[in-house]
Amino acid sequence: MSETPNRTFESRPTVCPFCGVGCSLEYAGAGRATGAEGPVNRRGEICPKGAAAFDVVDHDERLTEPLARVGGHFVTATWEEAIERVAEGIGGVVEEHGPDAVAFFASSNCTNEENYLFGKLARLLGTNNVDNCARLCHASTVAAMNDRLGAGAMTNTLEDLSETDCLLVTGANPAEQHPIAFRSYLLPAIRDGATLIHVDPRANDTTEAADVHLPVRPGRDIELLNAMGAVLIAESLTDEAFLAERTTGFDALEEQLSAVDVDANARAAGVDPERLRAAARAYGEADRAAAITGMGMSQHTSGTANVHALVNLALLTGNVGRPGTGVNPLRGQNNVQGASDVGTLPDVLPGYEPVTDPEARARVADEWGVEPPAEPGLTETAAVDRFGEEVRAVVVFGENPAVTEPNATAVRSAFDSLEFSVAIDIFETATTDLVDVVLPGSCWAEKSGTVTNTDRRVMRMRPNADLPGNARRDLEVVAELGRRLTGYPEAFRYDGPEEVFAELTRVAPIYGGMSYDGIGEGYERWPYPAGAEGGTDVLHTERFASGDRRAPLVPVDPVPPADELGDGELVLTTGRVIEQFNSGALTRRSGTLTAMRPEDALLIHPDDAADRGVEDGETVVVSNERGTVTVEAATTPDVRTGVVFCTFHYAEPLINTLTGDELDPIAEIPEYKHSGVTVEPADDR
Ligand SMILES: Nc1nc2c(c(=O)[nH]1)N[C@H]1C(S)=C(S)[C@@H](COP(=O)(O)OP(=O)(O)OC[C@H]3O[C@@H](n4cnc5c(=O)[nH]c(N)nc54)[C@H](O)[C@@H]3O)O[C@H]1N2
Ligand SMILES: Nc1nc2c(c(=O)[nH]1)N[C@H]1C(S)=C(S)[C@@H](COP(=O)(O)OP(=O)(O)OC[C@H]3O[C@@H](n4cnc5c(=O)[nH]c(N)nc54)[C@H](O)[C@@H]3O)O[C@H]1N2
Ligand code: SF4
Ligand SMILES: [Mo]
Repeated sequence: MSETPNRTFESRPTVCPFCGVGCSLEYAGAGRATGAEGPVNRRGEICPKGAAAFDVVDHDERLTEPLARVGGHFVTATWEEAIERVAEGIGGVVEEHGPDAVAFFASSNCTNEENYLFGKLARLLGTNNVDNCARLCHASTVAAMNDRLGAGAMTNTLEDLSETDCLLVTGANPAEQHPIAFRSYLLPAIRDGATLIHVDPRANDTTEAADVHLPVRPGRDIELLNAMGAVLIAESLTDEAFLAERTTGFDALEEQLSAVDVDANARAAGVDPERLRAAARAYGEADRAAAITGMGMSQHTSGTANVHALVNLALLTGNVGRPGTGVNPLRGQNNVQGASDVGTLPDVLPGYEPVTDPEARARVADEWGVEPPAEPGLTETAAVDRFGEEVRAVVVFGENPAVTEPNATAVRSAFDSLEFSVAIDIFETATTDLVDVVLPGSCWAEKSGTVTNTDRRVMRMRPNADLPGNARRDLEVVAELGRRLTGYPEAFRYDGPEEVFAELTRVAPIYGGMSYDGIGEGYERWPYPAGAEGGTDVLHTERFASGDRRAPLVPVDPVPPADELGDGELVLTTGRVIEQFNSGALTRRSGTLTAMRPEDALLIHPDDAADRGVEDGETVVVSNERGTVTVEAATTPDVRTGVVFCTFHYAEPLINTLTGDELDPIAEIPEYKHSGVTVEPADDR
């Protein structure tokens, strides 16, 4: 145990608050974290983000008192006053417009117990308008995989991926975004001879380990994947036995792909046809080939279609249902998988049971004493679009939509049009600036509970610090809102997170039978307890999770990006760097240009820069019809011509000012990875 002037810390193994890999770490003294040997990081290895995880814990900008807006300014309030304001604000909207006028944004940064209770709060208030930022992230991946295979999660485990012979990594940069998964599971396979194919318009740390790099034009992944499929069929690299026993619909797909002109598709996708052929051969000839898919695939208006095209390749080659294969979305935050598992989604109850299924609702009602509403609710993106109209109030829990949702200017005015809004956060953010009441919650190091990592492992978090000032544990805040906002105060009385988890395991079939004792310092993997000890490792082995022995193959046609390019415009695509995390709220670097490293600037190819008279390091103005952003430019051949890349980690410069709010029609995920922009030197203006 150690002391700082205000806070008490102690070392207990918990889960890293950043990415979905789920490394274990604990307090090491002097404000630092150290890796703890855990189920994922078995040698206690952690990345630079994990090592800096305590930076936020006793940061002097932590929220320590509730804030309530009075005459346009925040004043400190007591908890009683703040909760009363929330009860009046939400209560007034419900009375006048009904419960569906309230939207709930859950937190992928928070525990299963907190999110489960948050979903219960929305539903006992009478609405299914609850969603989490999986909507902005892998919603399209989940939609496509669920549709085809019956489960939207990683088909395989990190462990068995280290046995693969070929990795097709597309629209993902695991070397920076999932560093321990990359170093401890994927790199060993590559060192053992597995071929790495990297599909990304920008060469980055992952590309350095690649055998084949396909610098796809943003938004052209379907052309590229269909061309690979055409090569597989033309060169008989498909798995005949698997196609016969485990799939339907081969004839239609064969007909479509046989007509694909590989060279023309490669040109449309902006890649070399021979390199594309080499990639298809490596994938098709491998004994075990695994696909890894990320935001470059999912964050398009074609996001769901992109993943359908990828699933086709896996099924054509029999690369599903065996170790070292599959289709594997690497999940974002430390609990984005769990937030969805426990039902903070507008169309499903805990455990992905549809809200439209009367039996599922009845099972939930047995536990809750109240039946959840039967109509699917609004997604987060659809809700923001309807702020001020159908939606009059919002409860934002551990999310920062003012920075992370697309078309930021529209998001800001959408918040202004609400009658009431409340945020539960640990810092003042661009979003808390827009709400009426801010409730100070607890950060990762101050809570107990469970989180579910990218390969479906439920692990326990343990407190390493006490709470700052008058901040409260998130679980207690959500429970208090449940008691005050719904007509069912008894449904929100718990002894602590373990009791909430026990209820969750009775409500969500995929978590059935799990317990804190069973998890201990290890994990329990869903679906549980089916299959191997500790849960099911590889999915879809004998049957698909859909219950069927066969999965359908479906022809996928290219979908043009919604944001068409104007004259002289470049394609802006966005993404991440290793040192920063999402909206920057947990990585707390001041949002000034000087704090950015070169990779954090607008990356532009030297030819595109020269055409526009832009010098390396110069300040440029990036604009389109949605707005203007001023940022430093860095010239580099790592980004392909016609494309510029920038991170979205800062409230200033706010890159999402430029992204469009067109949505994928099925998953309602925004098109973060393809916006038309002009770029010019700031001096020219
Ligand atoms: N250090 C760090 N780690 C993180 C995060 C973080 O902010 N910082 N965030 C976490 C979260 S929430 C998530 S969801 C994951 C995301 O992890 P990734 O999916 O790896 O995230 P991105 O960097 O957004 O996108 C990946 C790559 O897609 C490429 N790309 C852009 N457009 C296209 C395209 O049209 N097609 C293809 N094929 N590729 C394209 C980009 O150049 C980028 O390198 O990371 C998690 N881990
Ligand atoms: N242009 C562009 N935009 C994007 C993306 C992109 O690639 N490009 N990626 C999208 C993706 S994949 C994602 S996941 C979203 C992320 O979008 P967000 O979820 O909005 O981003 P975060 O920074 O993770 O927000 C976390 C918020 O929760 C707070 N918080 C953290 N921990 C806790 C806690 O324990 N308790 C409480 N109460 N609060 C907490 C933080 O202070 C912060 O305000 O961004 C999306 N936006
Ligand atoms: S790889 Fe992810 S979970 Fe592991 S230490 Fe780094 S940020 Fe944390
Ligand atoms: Mo994400």
